[in-house]
Amino acid sequence: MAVKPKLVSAINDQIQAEFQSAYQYLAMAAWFEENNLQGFAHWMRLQWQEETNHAMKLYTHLMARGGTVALQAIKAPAKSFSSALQVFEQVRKHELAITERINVLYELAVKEKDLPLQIVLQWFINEQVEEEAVVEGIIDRLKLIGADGPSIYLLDRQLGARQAEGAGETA
Ligand code: OFO
Repeated sequence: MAVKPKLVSAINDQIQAEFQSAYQYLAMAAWFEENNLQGFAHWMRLQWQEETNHAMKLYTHLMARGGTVALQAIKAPAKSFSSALQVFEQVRKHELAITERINVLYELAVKEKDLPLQIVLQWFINEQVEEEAVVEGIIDRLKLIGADGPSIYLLDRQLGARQAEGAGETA
């Protein structure tokens, strides 16, 4: 079943949003690295990778269904921040906006009776629940820690232990 033009355009918009997320998280990784928080930087680099994977998941879906991938411009991301907490508050705001976009896209897929796209988007809906929960947890810890240097370094070490999605899984 070919994808309807309205959906092709909406999927392309979402591909842009995922690459935009990736770019934003890479800028955050650079900020953390410049501020000697290598663990936070590692966490953000993995986030950049995950967002790129999200974009590619939609790209692959569109290609498989005979749709045209039309890559769009990516804006320069925010690059200066005042604290780790401010970075993660921006991540939360960004992810909530992405969740909203995914929900709207899903509603459109339902309206257009596009079942394959609905199935792909169900994966995204679950992923957003997980991303929001993880980011919320980090924000809670950063609030608890405040300006306590040793605790920030401890969290930095913990975030530095994050593994790439699928790492450690057996085939
Ligand atoms: Fe693609 O999940 Fe975040 O933005």
